[in-house]
Amino acid sequence: ASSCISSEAQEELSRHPCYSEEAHRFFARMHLPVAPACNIQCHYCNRKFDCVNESRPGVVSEVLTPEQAEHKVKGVAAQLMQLSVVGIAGPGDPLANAEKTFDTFRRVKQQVPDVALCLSTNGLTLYRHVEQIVALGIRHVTITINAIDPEVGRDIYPWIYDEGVRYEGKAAAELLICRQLQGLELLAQRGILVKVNSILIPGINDHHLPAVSERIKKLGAVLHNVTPLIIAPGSQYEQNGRKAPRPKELYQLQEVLGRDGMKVMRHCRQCRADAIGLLGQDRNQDFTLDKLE
Ligand code: CLF
Ligand code: SF4
Repeated sequence: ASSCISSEAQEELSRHPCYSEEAHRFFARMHLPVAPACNIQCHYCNRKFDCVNESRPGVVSEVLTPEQAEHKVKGVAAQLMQLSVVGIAGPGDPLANAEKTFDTFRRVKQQVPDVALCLSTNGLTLYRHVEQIVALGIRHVTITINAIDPEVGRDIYPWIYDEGVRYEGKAAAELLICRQLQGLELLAQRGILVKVNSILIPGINDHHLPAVSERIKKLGAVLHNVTPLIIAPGSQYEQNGRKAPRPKELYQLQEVLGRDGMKVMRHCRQCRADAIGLLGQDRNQDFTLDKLE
């Protein structure tokens, strides 16, 4: 697939610490936790903590207002020379908090125009925000897609909520999956660099993820990041006694996906929604609001 990417896009990929394994040694990312609400429920999540799709369960990020986020990004950009990406990844779903999320991106763009903007979402309402994403120059979007078959999805998502309607069971999974794939296709058509995150859930989607990989590749995703399930304390999966995969299972699956021609991310560090620094590093405590005054 990489042969279909323009040289300009290759350049953008090479400066993003998640999209490029090389880049993650030199370039830092900063997350702005401005998005507390979520519009779906995942069985591995407990809403008291951060969104597990792009983060670690069991940690709580202090939510910032767009004004505070603007202040913070200014301070961090002045001190952290390796900063190349500012992302919004939670603590809930950024697009379930669309106004705050886009207001924040607008402010970041004004304050530090040379950083790349990065958005991570469950994808439910993505199709409604394509124009805004393009207009703001957001070039990197991650969608968490754990299944493309509603029969698999129904064991991952007990419900979703969209435009005042609550969907449950198979109907919930059906609508979510449809929206995720539609959003992926629309963004890819506009030249946005879409990465897909999938959570490896043994006994639920382990045998299904090669099918996910094949489908997202066809729809134009440039990268597939499979991360091991980490079960949030108090989540449904914890109550069901579900287990995280062994490292070997993850490694073997990544091998299989890579063999089928998809570019696979292997250096994800499952960051917090407020992480700052190189991947695997979290310097959030060096940049608390009081220290930036
Ligand atoms: Fe953040 Fe995600 Fe953008 Fe990266 S993280 S919003 S794409 S800038 Fe990266 Fe962290 Fe893994 Fe995410 S290592 S959890 S993949
Ligand atoms: Fe939790 Fe994120 Fe799933 Fe929402 S999308 S239920 S915040 S893991």
